[in-house]
Amino acid sequence: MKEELILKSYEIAKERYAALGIDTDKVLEQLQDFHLSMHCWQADDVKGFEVQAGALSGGIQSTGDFPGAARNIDELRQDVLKAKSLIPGTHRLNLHEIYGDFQGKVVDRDEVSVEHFQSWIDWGKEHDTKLDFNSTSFSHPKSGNLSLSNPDKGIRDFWIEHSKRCRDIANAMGEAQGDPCIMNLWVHDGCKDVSVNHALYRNLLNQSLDEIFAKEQPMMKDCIEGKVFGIGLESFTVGSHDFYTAYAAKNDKILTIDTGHYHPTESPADKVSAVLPFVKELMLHVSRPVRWDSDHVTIMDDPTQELFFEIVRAGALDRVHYGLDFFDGSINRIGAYVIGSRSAQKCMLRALLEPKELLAQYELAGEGFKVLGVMEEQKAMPWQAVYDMFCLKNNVPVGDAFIAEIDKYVAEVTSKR
Ligand code: RNT
Ligand code: ZN
Repeated sequence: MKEELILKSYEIAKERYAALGIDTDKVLEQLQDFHLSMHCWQADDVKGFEVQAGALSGGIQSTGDFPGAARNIDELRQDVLKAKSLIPGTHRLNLHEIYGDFQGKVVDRDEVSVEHFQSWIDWGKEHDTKLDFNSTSFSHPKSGNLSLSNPDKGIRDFWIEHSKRCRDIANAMGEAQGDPCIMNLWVHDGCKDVSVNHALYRNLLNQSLDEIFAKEQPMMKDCIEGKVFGIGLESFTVGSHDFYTAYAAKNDKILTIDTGHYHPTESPADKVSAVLPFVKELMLHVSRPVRWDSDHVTIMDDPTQELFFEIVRAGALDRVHYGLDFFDGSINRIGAYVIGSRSAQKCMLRALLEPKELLAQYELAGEGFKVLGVMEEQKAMPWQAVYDMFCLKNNVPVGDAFIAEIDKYVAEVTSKR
């Protein structure tokens, strides 16, 4: 798109929003300060780099075999940098433990340490990318149906040791980048069929978490993620939303809200103001469930938009961390990153552009039709011109120009894999 047209459109948008009391220049600054934590696992369908890697397990699935997936650490880094070059702003990278730099050696989950992530720490510095982290309970011979809640103490201790080591790694990342590394803990624990020992499993998970979190780690923050069910674990989930919400509130942990982890008619956005009086911070896993927790690429759909509206309306911008969590193996994976990230940003932009004081006043005055009227008009306001300006300022392709860039990358790089 011609620069002149982008600037002209922006000036018009600026005036339209100014009439509603919104300063688009200020919003652009706010958007610059909005950092996504890009998940590394879209690049390779959640395979990771363990020498001894088995099939993906733990009730999650990546479907599709679109050619060109990253096969090793160098390719993954290259793909992530390509994606980042097409997304405006500065963003973090969220690593799972199985993405360590294991140098061709078998390193079991209870043996992992900072050395396996030193090259990531160096890479992060070199590319101005802060790191976040995740322990990995799936795709391992000891994963089974129960990990941290397993009645077998040997298995439980194995995963406790793994999780403790992951916190050490996260803390080292935080120290190196001078900014706390956010570590997510999600375990798949559950039952496929009717089961009775629910209290036992939940008490064990509670105890395991206490043990894992016992050590003070000043440069990392813990977040904990529940869900409804996993494939093959349909009947019962130990770490449900209620379990982790209560645990986070009691133990001052960050609660992770994955948008695919609720019943289909339940609103993840509605959780924001419900839990924020009780938990200090939230981590998001922005995803897109299609009929189940399918982890489709994030788009500007209503549930995602509503989530960002709720964060901004709650005045909680600085209490939320913005992770992405989708993995679609059926389309170009760099395209997936770019579309998902840009869509999340656009949802945030629209939320920042909402005349929320005006809406709040109308609502408190009982002027219901005006609330509805302003909100409906917002849908067609020229926010896209503001986003285009944001891309221009950040020197990344404006509009759908990123598609040609990805085609070029396919021709030059991924098609040769
Ligand atoms: C699974 C959780 C979890 C994973 C990643 C790979 O349902 O959403 O966050 O997607 O850890
Ligand atoms: Zn998730």
